[in-house]
Amino acid sequence: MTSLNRQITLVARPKGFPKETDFLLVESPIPALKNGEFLVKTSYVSVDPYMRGRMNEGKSYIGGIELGEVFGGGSVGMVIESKCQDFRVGDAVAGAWRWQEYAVLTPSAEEVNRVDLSIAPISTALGILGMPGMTAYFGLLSICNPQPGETVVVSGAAGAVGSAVGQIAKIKGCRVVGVAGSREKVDYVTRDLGFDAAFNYRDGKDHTRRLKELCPNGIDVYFDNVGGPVTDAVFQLINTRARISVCGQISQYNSVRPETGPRNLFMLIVRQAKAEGFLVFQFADRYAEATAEMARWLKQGRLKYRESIVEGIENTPRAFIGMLQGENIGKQLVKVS
Ligand code: NAP
Ligand code: FER
Repeated sequence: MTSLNRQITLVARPKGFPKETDFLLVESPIPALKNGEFLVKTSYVSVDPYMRGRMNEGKSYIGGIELGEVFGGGSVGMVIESKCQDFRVGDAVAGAWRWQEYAVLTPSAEEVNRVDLSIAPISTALGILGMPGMTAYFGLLSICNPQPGETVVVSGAAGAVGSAVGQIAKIKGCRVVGVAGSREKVDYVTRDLGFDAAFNYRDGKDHTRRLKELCPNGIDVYFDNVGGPVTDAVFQLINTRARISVCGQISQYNSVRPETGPRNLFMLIVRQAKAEGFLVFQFADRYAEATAEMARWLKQGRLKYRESIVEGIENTPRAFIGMLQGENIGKQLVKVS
């Protein structure tokens, strides 16, 4: 077995879009285990939009990362050595050990959980049955309470969160319209995932016109993953008592200065509508219940998922930047071993 660990560190804080040179691959020896510790070999690391916030100075998003520190967030892997009662060699685990090939952990280490491989492959703990799946489930059901027959619009529709949101809305009997950034993504959500309609917001046509065509009865629920011009257009078309789940604003994450401009909040007054932001972590005490229901839907074939996989820890920065540029369909992951 190798005794070297490869890790991706943050070495520069980007203005605007991140670059591969903001990150550096470093090698370091894997320390010997002390009592109570176990060694995990990483299977997959996650790249997520919120990580853009972790590149910034200060306490934005989940907590900043210092220059020189290992970068990243959630990862999954297998226990390959253990001096710990609670975690045995062969256990599959998920946790927040960031972008590295190996990690020495303790049971109290942040967010380490066992993964049940009898339900689904280990990668799903970072996607459909992990943080993005929980985000879709609670952000749609708890914030918006969608009813049968209502029209639900979801932006970022072909991504990890959006693809699950649209399918859950279909399970709840809604009419679902997706907004995504390519023809291929539009085809994916309508043909493979059963969305009723979708359009490509990058095709140069007027968003409000497209939405009006695809939502003849107006919009009752909007799950917002992106903000910006797509969201402006949706606001024009909301129905009385519409519910808007403000999940993400990825169109703004790489902005050098915040955009100005009317964002149509007046429509909330006119339509007596609600827009509510949320963080998935606020629902942590209900993850078990939601995971069980999502696993049931997976087994029944009512919920599908796709993963875009890049191989090799050294390619993680490229995968992260690619995801921010919309290269992924479904959940973007990096396969490490
Ligand atoms: P994802 O959708 O799988 O990947 C990001 C996608 O964003 C890209 O594929 C790209 O798709 C789209 N995008 C990039 N730039 C855009 C722009 N300027 N305008 C519109 N779309 C753009 O990522 P995810 O993990 O599922 O996250 C989706 C959203 O949910 C993000 O905003 C994220 O921050 C948010 N989120 C929030 C929480 C929470 O607790 N509130 C938790 C998880 C995620 P296109 O090709 O369609 O552009
Ligand atoms: C995300 C965008 C923002 C996200 C989290 C945040 C987990 C913010 C977190 C915080 O400030 O604590 O996609 O996903």
